[in-house]
Amino acid sequence: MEQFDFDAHPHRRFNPLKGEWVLVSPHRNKRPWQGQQEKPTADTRPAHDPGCYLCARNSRSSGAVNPDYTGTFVFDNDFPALLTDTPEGSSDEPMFRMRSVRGTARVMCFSDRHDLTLPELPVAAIRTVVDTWADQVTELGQTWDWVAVFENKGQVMGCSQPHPHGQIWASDFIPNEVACEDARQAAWLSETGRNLLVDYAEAESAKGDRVVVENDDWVAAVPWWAVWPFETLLMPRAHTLRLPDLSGAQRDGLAQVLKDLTTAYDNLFETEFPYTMGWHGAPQGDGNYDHWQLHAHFYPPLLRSATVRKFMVGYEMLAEAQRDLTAESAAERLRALPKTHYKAGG
Ligand code: H2U
Ligand code: ZN
Repeated sequence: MEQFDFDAHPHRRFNPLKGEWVLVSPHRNKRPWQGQQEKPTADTRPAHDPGCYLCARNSRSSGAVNPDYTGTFVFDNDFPALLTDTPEGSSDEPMFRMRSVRGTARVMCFSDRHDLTLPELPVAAIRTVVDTWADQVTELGQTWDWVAVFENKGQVMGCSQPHPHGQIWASDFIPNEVACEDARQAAWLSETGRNLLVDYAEAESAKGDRVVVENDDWVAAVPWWAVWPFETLLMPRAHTLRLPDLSGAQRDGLAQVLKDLTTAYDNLFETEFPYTMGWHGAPQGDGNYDHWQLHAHFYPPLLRSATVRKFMVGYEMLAEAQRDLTAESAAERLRALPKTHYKAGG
């Protein structure tokens, strides 16, 4: 009888962080492709754009004027999804439950340079981004239960501003994804006595076939259970609850890993690779969060070229996520790319 082969036979893989399965269909990689293939036109931007809402010295849509900043710049979102002073409101009608919520939202420019995305910034400038992320979590974590630090990159991800930036949303509730990971990590610790992602980072580093970049303090791998074609999970090796807990050495290592990982992404299709990325750290407060491990998810939509993206439709919306390319092949492709950014002549 034929032996099962991960590279040839359909199977499901389990995501212990979410408690969900993903269908993997590696045999479909052989099907013909007649869709779009072309490269998009090169996107050139000036270092400072007088029409940009996020550049230094410019006016935003609210009329507020940005300072003459260098490095990172954080401002209150002029159109926040959460308000600090929402009145109390709730309903426990079983089919119509609701709770009013409070929170705040900020925008964080990664640097004064309108034209440089994360992989194109020097490592020292990325370190400043890391420090600003950590400082925002420290500050907002004093008031709010959870702080979301994320970046939507590229128009296909709904990013509305070309100036490289991320967002910070803080809330008086724990959002779904975080609540799910909280429960799963807690259950893992109580059932096994081990920290799920501390062990997972070590296991991926030891196996190596899904690792994209790693150093003394960090491991970035296409997770075993990846859903998006080139999805990665970035984890510190040491048990760390939140961004502000990172040591100076861990932050330097993170800046380098972020540069290398996002450079690999850009080099894959020689484009400013779109994605949604964000940090998941332990909720704020005095509770026991030993079961938590800080990590970042990168969810890029591209599949086959700078313009051909994966759509989560059909079976995926109605039944469960599915992928053709295996996590191992995706990691191998990302690892094999030149280490220098394509725009720098790599
Ligand atoms: P996105 O690119 O991910 O859409 O984020 C940009 C954010 O910047 C968006 O939330 C805010 C938008 O509300 N923004 C301002 O606060 N002021 C502006 O003048 C432009 C955009
Ligand atoms: Zn700008």
